[in-house]
Amino acid sequence: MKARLNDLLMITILIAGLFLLFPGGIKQTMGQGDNNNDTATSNANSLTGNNTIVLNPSEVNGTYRWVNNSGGINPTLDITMGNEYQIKINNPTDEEHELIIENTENSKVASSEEIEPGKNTEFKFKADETGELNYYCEYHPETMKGIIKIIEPM
Ligand SMILES: [Cu+2]
Repeated sequence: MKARLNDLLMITILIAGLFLLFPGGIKQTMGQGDNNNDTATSNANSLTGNNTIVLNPSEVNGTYRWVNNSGGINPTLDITMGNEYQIKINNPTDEEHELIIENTENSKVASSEEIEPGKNTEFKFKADETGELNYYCEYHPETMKGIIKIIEPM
């Protein structure tokens, strides 16, 4: 009887261990394998130090998306009001893309140039107000889109 209790305890510990390991794995699978349009992967890794934002067109499961350095798909970009950001785009796909940033009234506030297949571009961006902006691709606005959140400086 005592040995059985020990076995049960062991199994419980093993299962608990698996659950501790798994949440990250499940989250990653969902982010990568989602075929729906509104895949927003929010994280702070959109910014790679020195106010540089990397946003690359990428074909994910046959659909074009914006992908950041850490693999975040259509990531929410958290930026600080008044800071100047360098937005860097590298287009490894065989289609043209263009990043447009709009306010919530659908007025364009910034954009990249058109980025031909295999080309890079970068441009500076600074937000003068807190709140939200939308970004999207001129040519794939339904699948390449995300949100920019602007907070006040600390
Ligand atoms: Cu595009």
